[in-house]
Amino acid sequence: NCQKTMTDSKTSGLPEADPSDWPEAWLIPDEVEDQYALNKLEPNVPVSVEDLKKIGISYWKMDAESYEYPTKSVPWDPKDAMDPKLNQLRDDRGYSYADIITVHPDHLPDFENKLKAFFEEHIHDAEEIRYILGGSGFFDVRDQEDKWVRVHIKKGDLMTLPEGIYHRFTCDDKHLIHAMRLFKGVPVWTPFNRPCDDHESRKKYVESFPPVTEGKQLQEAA
Ligand code: KMT
Repeated sequence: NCQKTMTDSKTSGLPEADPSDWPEAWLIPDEVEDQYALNKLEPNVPVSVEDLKKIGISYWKMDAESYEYPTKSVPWDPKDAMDPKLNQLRDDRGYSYADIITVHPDHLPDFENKLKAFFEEHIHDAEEIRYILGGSGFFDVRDQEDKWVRVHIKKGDLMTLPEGIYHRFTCDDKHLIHAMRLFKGVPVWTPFNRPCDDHESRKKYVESFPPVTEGKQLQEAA
């Protein structure tokens, strides 16, 4: 019965997108010269939806065409949402706060420094929820082998990163992303830059999504 309850709670609410609708993801090198470029390995190493789920990422495909949102609204009341899918996610997951920002040199004061901060590897002590209303960008997340996975998000994508996952963000070469940032409760955007392995949120993450070393995988495959 416990199993049934767990299954029910996992499958309740708005179902996540079909794998074919998820954003494209691939491995990138540890060091990149141009953060705005795709930085695919040669040959490209795609990362599957299954692997993204294994590190705690969730994803919903939204209808960003049919509803209008301001370029900037800090805050933006999620109760004002007209989109029934957004309403359902808000209610299912308890998103009580939102704001809307546009990351672009003309719309974000101190663009250069903000982007620098976004691109420092960090964690948060809460889930990170981003609904992309326009434009595109890259979320880089660490996989279970501590390799960088680059996720290309664009208009209509609603993605969540679990509390404690090491990640960073950058615009792509279009330098424009319009996004809704959702939050449960009073928003805290504080980044804790790596290394912060002793942070409670990091410890909690590592417990839920234990690291897999390459050696161990090879052993298991043998
Ligand atoms: C973040 O947390 O890095 C951001 O909010 C970046 C802009 S939203 C895609």
